[in-house]
Amino acid sequence: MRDTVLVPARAAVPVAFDGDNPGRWLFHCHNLFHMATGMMTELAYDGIA
Ligand SMILES: [Cu+2]
Repeated sequence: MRDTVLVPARAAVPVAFDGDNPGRWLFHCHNLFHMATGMMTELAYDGIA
């Protein structure tokens, strides 16, 4: 279990998680220049499956 992952350039990483903590979750790059230029998104879900 981890909360960070190294993603190579032009690559994708599948993510699986237990949806047991509803709300809004931020995904972002830890390179601050990348994050400032938009490498950031949100995952939001309600309830518990
Ligand atoms: Cu980045």
